[in-house]
Amino acid sequence: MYHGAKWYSGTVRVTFVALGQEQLGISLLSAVLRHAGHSTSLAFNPALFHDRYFLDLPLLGPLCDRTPQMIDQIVEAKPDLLAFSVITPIYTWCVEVARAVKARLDVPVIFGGVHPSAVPEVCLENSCVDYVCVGEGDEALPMLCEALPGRPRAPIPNLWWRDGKSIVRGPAAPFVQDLDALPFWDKELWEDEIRIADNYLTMMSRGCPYRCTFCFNNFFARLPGRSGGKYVRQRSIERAMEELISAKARYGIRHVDFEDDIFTVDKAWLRGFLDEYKREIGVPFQCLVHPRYVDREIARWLADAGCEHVQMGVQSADEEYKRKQLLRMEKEAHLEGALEALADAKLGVNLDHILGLPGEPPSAQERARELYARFGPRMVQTFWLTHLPGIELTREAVAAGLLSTEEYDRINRGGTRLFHSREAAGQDAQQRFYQRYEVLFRLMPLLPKWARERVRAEQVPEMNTGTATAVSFLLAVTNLAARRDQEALNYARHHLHTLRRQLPELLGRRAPPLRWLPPTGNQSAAGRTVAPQASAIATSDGAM
Ligand code: B12
Ligand code: SF4
Repeated sequence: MYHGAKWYSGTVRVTFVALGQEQLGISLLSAVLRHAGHSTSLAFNPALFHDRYFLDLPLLGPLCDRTPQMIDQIVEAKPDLLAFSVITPIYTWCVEVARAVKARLDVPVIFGGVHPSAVPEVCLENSCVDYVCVGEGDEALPMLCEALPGRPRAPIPNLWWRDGKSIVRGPAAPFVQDLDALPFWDKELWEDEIRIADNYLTMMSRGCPYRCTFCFNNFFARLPGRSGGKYVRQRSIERAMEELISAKARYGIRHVDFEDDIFTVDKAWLRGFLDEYKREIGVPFQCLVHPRYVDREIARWLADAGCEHVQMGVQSADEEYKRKQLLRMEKEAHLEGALEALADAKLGVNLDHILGLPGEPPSAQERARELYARFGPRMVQTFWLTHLPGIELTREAVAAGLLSTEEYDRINRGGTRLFHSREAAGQDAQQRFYQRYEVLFRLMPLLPKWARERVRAEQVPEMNTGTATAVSFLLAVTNLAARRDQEALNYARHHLHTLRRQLPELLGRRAPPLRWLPPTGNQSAAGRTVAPQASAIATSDGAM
């Protein structure tokens, strides 16, 4: 259970380090710390044109990188604790920053998030990493702050640290059950960096009922010692609306991005929430859904409440392969039913599709082509298979000899190349096969139905990898532009906003000092009495 602020006393100054965009883990932990009586600041590298997300432009990326300035800011700020929220794509950068800061400042460093939770020992191999949080950090981080300065005298739940040659492993804390007891995201931390009103990032739940072998839920939900509570947890409608209403008043939000793994996972909750959302907030939104959690009613409610489009994973169109290899249990009928329901509600859908899955029959691409031709998604987002730490898909690839132990080590150390690299797709012929489908899938949403139904992979000209990548990218951009896609517009606005802010630094001016945010006390959250309305949904390992 989260116990609010009552354990803690004394102010610790914690600097969070972030790259690219808002990280909700940081937004939450900053709120938890300020609520517990500590001060926080943000050291941010927007990493324009190389955000390990969408863009990686070799000339502009290094020009806009502000890692050195950010390190200076941290050293000058002299925090009591330096905290990183680490996902695999940014792990090596986080280590680089921690090392550079520690060379100039004696400050304890903590890594938390998905990557350290998957490979805590690997993170602790770095002498610049003092603490690692395995699993959720809502209690571990304030408890560590309470123990500072110096090493904690007793183990802290979910926290690991080095003690000479051995590792102290704090006991596992169960997943936080009452999400309502947590404070709201600390958006104030990002106010200077992000145009919050353009796209308000939020989540109404934690967890997913599934354990797809390529997803972090595959290992995170099964972290040892966490049994005894629900993994899928939902905030109450009352508390969710309280957050959104105050965000609307403070920022005038124009668009909301619900990043829940499956926004529609609890149908009764959804019905009640969308009614309130439409009445009180009424701005367009987007969310993630799953083929088994969309029916005609859900699609209609979403559209009626202002949903702009949804994102849904297809990943592979081979039902048996999906069930056996990916632990994705949806049947073709679920997928088609969901697509039909969304089409009838006139809701656009972006579909995620993985290329290069090991052992997937080639016919799966043809099946996917037929499906996409029939339903005309607004976008097919192709991702090349990426091996990430901790997940079954990676371990199975090692067992099957598809990855060497050296490659496995490299992946665990953040050396994995991400979605737009084709490294996992096998030899040339296989790569060319997938490349043709990538170009085709990116092209299809631009075509009218009659043309979509006629076009075939064999008609896509043979291209080398560089050309195919460029063509796929251009097709995606054309599609975004043709649709005046809100996310893409916001992405462009974010670049302009940040470039303007960064200009003095680019011209050689010193970076401004970090901005410290004071403790909030009890005003923002758990201090209030919380009605026990949060519903929770039983978790079953990939069960259907
Ligand atoms: C929102 C989101 C995004 C957003 C925002 C990205 C961001 N940087 O946050 C967008 C759409 C931009 C995005 C992009 C990408 N994402 Co993303 N994304 C998510 C998503 C859906 C939610 C993350 C979140 O905010 N969770 C809510 C917070 C509260 O949870 P949390 O971060 O886990 O934090 C808790 C604990 O982990 C821990 N903790 C976290 N940080 C810290 C720090 C400290 C000090 C401590 C003590 C504890 C701690 O405590 C927190 C509270 O309990 C997750 C899936 C998920 N459900 O988590 C994927 C996920 C994080 N994304 C992932 C990936 C791979 C990507 C992309 C590479 C995809 C791509 N290129 O297309 C990019 C990379 C972007 C980047 N450079 O950061 C993977 C990461 C896997 C991995 N091993 O690293 C995830 C896990 C999904 C997956 N495939 O499994 N993503
Ligand atoms: S359904 Fe989506 S979020 Fe859930 S485990 Fe599978 S890929 Fe991850």
